[in-house]
Parts: sequence; structure tokens; C-alpha cells
Amino acid sequence: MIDAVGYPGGMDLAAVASAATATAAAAALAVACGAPSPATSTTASSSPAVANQAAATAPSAATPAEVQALSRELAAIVDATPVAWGTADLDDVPGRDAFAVLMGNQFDFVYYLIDVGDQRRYLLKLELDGRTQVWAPGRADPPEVPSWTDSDDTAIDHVQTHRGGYEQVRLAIAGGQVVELFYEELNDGRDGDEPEGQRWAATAAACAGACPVVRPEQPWFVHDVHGPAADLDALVGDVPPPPMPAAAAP
Ligand SMILES: [Ca+2]
Repeated sequence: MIDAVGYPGGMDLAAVASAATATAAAAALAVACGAPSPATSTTASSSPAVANQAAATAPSAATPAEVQALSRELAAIVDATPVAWGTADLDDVPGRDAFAVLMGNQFDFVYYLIDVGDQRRYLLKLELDGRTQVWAPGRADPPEVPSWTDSDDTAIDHVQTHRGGYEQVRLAIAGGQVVELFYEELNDGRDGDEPEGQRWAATAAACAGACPVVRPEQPWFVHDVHGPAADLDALVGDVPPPPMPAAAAP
């Protein structure tokens, strides 16, 4: 999906820019960059072939039953519903990690839960609206219960579109922290704007310390990032309140 210079190969900016509606823009973006559409996410992915080399699940990895129980516990805490769960190699340690994706019942936030084994878990909370392209391999919307899905993806690909543009971020775990592998934004292609961004690494294993750590105060669309933690209650309980906007100068 991302070419050697870090931009979506074949991205039809004109299609994005000229899309008459946000929905059309989102659809155009999804088609253009191969992002899994929320409505059509499957185990198939556009990740590099190296993803297919993911080793078997590590012995210390959480079981599907454990992850599903954790997800339901988390869902009750944050008022959300699991829409996807399974495995993908989301960190810099070879072997599959478990994930779950929860959608806020108020359609306000999406939660990505990552379990990398050894009782280490991460939780990302991102804004959600009708223009969000959520990463959710094997997604199934309520009341359907998602199937446990083994994805070949090696990162969480999350896209937020807006009229004429988008923000795209690719997240993974490296060095024990949530990092960006890739970030790109297009303000408004209708005005002739060009995508701006950076690719730090193709996979978490390739970061080698070069990928920026994602923090809650990140000046884009991540709200909260937490982990690692062994206890889900502690992980969720550690979520700080959203930063208040700075007071205007008198
Ligand atoms: Ca791994």
C-alpha cells in the first residue's frame, strides 16, 4: 500500500479531491490506497509480503478466550462493542500478537487493544466518525460476533478522511512503546495541496529506534495511548483525561 518513498502508490488525489461528499471521498481513499474498508475488512491485507513470515503465536501469547474476555471487560468499561479480534504481528518481536478492535457505542472512539504476550498489553483510543477508516481485520458489526481472525498485517493502519483530504497513520509496537511507522496528511486536494508525511520504517522490527513514539498529546487524532500493562483495569484506569484546550490570552 505504501511505496518506496512513503506515499500510497497510485493514490488518485483527484478522486479524493473532487469527491462530492465525505462518503465518496472516504470510498475513493479506501480504493486508492487499498485500505480495508470498515464494511469490507477481511483477513486479506495490503501489507508487505514479509508479513506472511509471521511466526506461530508465541507460547506466552494470550489465548483467544483470554483476549475475548479482556475485550468484553474493556467494552463494559468504555461503553464499546468488539467488532474484530484475532492475531497479527504488531510488534518488533517475531510471532503473532493478539488484537481486538472495539467501536464506541456512541460512535465516538475506536479502541485498539494489543496483547504482545507475557501479560503486556497496549490500548489506543482514537477519534471515530463516519469518515474514519478503522483497521479491523475480520470485522463484523453488531449483533454479529466477529470471528477470530489471523491477519497478515504488521501494523494498525488507521485513516481519518475529511472533505478533500485525509490523515493516515500506521502504528505498531517497537522498543516496548507505541510508535509511528508512517504518517501522512492531505489538507485539501481540491486546493491543489499535496500529501505530506514521512515513513520511518516498513515494519516495527525495522524501526531500530528511528520511529517516533506516540504519546497522548500527539497533535493529531490520537487521544490516548497506554501500555504496557498486565492488568486491563490498570491499563484503562491509567487513561488520563483529554487535554483541555489552552485558555485564550486575555
Ligand atoms: Ca510479534
